[in-house]
Amino acid sequence: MTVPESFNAAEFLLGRGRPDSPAVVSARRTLSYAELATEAHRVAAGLRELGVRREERVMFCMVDDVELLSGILGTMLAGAVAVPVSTMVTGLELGAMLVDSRARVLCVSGEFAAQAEVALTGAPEVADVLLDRADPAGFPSRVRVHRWTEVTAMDGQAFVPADTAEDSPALWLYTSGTTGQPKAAMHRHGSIRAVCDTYARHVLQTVPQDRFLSVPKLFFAYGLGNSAFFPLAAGGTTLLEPARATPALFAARLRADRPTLFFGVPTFFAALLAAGDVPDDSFSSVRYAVSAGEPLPASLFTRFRERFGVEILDGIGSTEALHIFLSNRPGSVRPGSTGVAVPGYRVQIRDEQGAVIEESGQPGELYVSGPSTASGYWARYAVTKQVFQGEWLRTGDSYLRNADGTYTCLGRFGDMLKAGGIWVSPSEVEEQLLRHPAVAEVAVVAAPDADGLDKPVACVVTAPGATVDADELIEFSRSGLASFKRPRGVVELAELPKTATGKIRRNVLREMVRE
Ligand code: 3SK
Repeated sequence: MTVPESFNAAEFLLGRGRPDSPAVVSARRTLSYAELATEAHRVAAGLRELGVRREERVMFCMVDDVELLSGILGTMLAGAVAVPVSTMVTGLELGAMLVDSRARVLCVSGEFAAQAEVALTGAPEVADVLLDRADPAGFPSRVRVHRWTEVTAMDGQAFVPADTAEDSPALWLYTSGTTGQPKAAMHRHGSIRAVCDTYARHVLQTVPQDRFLSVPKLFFAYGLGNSAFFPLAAGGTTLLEPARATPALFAARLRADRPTLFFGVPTFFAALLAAGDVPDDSFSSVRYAVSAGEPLPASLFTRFRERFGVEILDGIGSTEALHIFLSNRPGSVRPGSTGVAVPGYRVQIRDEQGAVIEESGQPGELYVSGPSTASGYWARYAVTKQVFQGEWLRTGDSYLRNADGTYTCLGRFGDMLKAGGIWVSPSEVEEQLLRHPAVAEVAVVAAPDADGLDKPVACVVTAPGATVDADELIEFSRSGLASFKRPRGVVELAELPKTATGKIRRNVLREMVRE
């Protein structure tokens, strides 16, 4: 038997920058590569001291700051599995993920201590809690609670990283999609290097001078690549922001920290355009802005470039693929499309029977194959078999290939609707409605008409100070759409229901418009 070559993703990432160059900047601390490596080694030594063994899970419910970054890296150095989870979950939801993952250790920022206390009451396998910036009070007496500073006071110099290999487990990321129970996508050490060598290197063309600022947080696959893997693999600098993202806050960070790469989601780009207090030169230091999570409407791309002078590279990734695998390229963006496959990945469009659709213009489900797909979902046999099919990963997104070879997203596979027996892409209708000045956000879903036949209905959030007239909006949509695609009704909402990753919860909207 050949022995697999040693590889540890955290060692790889910590060894890429010059020891004295800045690796991470947060409001509280700036650490060089040498200092971040020291801190990550201390965390690793601390975890080993607590008895954490290889492949055991360490869960993180923490704000984006140096502690979360060094915690994830330290866990991987120790050969254990880092499980960063959303900080927006309730105590019960956190408890369910602790039980499902059978995590031994929970790391928590003070802000989330109350959720953690609730979570721990139902999670008997957690032995230790590492608490950052809060008093260890209120936790069940059976768990040992340690201050973060105690653990990082360990001597990490003598710590020897675990002898992991490319295929050793490194990272689990919980995903629930837009419906369903959270399940953990399991990623290898090798997948982390793969996303740096593919998307970051070939699309973003990252260099050591790059400074990365991301709206999505480290607990999302998207944010983890943007704010941890890509900056460190490039020997660049990550700019971490613990607070909830607002346009005003990010405008201030853009001015103060001069990022060269900026990562957001369509809703945030729309909010930046809508906010009155974001100066037009805010993006003067930015080489490229990146959008993922949901398709970026062409009108948003154009308005953003006109106002801020920056191209947004729209791409699509998934928690299961770890990062972006289909993307527009700098200098050859086709607005309204998701571009072409990232080098290292292949994509296919398949029909409902799983047969590959070769013809352009025909909608089907997007499949992807590449070096960073997860090895499956933890303890979910049936859904693993459905989603991971040999080397191919089913994305659940409905797509078509354009004649020029680029790909366009039509929505989630199950979100496509039929009107008069013909498929209608919600994204196409939304794109047209977003051109109306009174529309800030919109989602189109199917609702039965008086005859029980599905018809498109637009759920609209109006721009600040604007009002919409339903008939006028429907008439407006006819100018750019085939008549059968026009919405037959308009529902005004204060906000659209969204998942933690900012995806619209269309199942909730479908229920609402049916009532
Ligand atoms: O939703 C996406 O497009 C995405 C992109 C990168 C990484 C993870 C995800 C879910």
